[in-house]
Amino acid sequence: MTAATVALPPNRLSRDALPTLQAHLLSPQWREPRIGIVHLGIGNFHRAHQALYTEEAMLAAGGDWGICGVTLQGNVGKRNALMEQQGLYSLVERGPDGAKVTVIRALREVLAMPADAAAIFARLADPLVRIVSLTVTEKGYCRDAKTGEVDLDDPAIAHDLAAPLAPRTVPGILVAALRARRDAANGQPFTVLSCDNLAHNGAALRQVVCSFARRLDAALADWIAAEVAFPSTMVDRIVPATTDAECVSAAEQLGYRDAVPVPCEPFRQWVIEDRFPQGRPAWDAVGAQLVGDVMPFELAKLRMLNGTHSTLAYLSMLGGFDTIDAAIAEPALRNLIHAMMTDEIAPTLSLPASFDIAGYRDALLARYANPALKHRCAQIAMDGSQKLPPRLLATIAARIDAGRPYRRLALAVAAWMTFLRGHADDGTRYEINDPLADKLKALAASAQRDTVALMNALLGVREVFDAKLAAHAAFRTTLDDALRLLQQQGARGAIAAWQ
Ligand code: CS2
Repeated sequence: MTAATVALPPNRLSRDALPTLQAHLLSPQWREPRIGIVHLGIGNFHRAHQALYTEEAMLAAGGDWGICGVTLQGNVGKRNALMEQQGLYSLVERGPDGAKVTVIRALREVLAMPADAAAIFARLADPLVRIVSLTVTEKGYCRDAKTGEVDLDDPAIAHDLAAPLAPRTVPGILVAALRARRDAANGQPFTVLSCDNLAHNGAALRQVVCSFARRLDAALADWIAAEVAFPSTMVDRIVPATTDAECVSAAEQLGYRDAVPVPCEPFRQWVIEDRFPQGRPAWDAVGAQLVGDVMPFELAKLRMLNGTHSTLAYLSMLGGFDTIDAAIAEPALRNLIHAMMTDEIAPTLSLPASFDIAGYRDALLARYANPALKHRCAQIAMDGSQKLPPRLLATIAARIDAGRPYRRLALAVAAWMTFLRGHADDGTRYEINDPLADKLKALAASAQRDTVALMNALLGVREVFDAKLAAHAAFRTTLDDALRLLQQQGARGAIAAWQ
């Protein structure tokens, strides 16, 4: 069923339609807020998570926290689709008991780089904008994996250093905007709020931004370091990509066409370091947790959820499971994930005594089993070169330091390496979507069927594997055993054998 084959309602979702959509609104009361937040990376995750919390916060406690969303990929199609609906879209929460459709109003404006650069920087210069938040994924930080500083080898960074007033990258845009704020009459910065899956995401972004600024103007870098808050957060909600079927379903539920509905699970969580010198929405009034230290929550989520998500994704791409719920329904694979979380990941976490890690694990397994979401493994398998270090390799390093086993984690790394050959066990080919795709595919191809050559080639990719881990003899031995098992028995055989 696609939007092209089903008769959709003639009218598009619009603010004029809202009086007829009361059943799909968080509240009938609503004052159109002025824009107080610019969000970089207006993808499905932001629209299912921060935008929802922010609308709820404004309903609970008021405030001008309307959102200006910015797409950085030059995606004017996404901008046009949302602006044709005056920023409105439907959020479709899909659980085992059915779907709940909510029309979200917090998004007031959508702009696209570079087409709307002038409007974007005018918005960033507006003193009413007190928060710039981001969901740009790991690769959007332009970060040198070894140093944590800005990646000077990135051509886009080189462009922005050469043309700092016409930036295209996140560091370049943030530094140009903060420079303008420093030089303006009131000299007030905005708070920079990372909402990406990185450990210490606020501090990581601060290091990238300050190192970029320092290449241009040491005084500006010092001002940013001293005056700009970069709180860390942990964000959690499983949000698949939008499909045609989702558009049809949203239209049937609303009676209006929505070109950009967002599917998501019912679960959501947001843990935020409470450091907002310029103020913030009342997120704590609507379920977000404002804390002093996000780290314990960040690591639990990165390692327990994202680490097993990536494990499921790569074993599934090889073994032929299309979605996460189909993969976790495979008993041997579910057992492997359960044991990985229990025996290899959870022991690396330093959690408050009140944190029920077994309950967290069981809740994750139930979320993965949600049959209504159809979260595609191929979506999660993207960008592995950026995702593996924080999700799996840091956990392996912690296990090595503790002198504890990590064979299931090693199988996940071996599955990623095997995945880079570009075909499933049955020969089905798939695309490798990754910032390093060309390099990784060439290395995998050069190794042909030689698993030792494959391991040596990929362990040499310093953007992914640091030299210490790559040289660790026991890790190499375990990895090679897993690679050979995957090659000899396929993913399904390896899962059964590697319990
Ligand atoms: C997923 C995440 O696509 C992926 O890499 O692991 O987007 C995951 O769904 C979210 O982090 C869940 O909060």
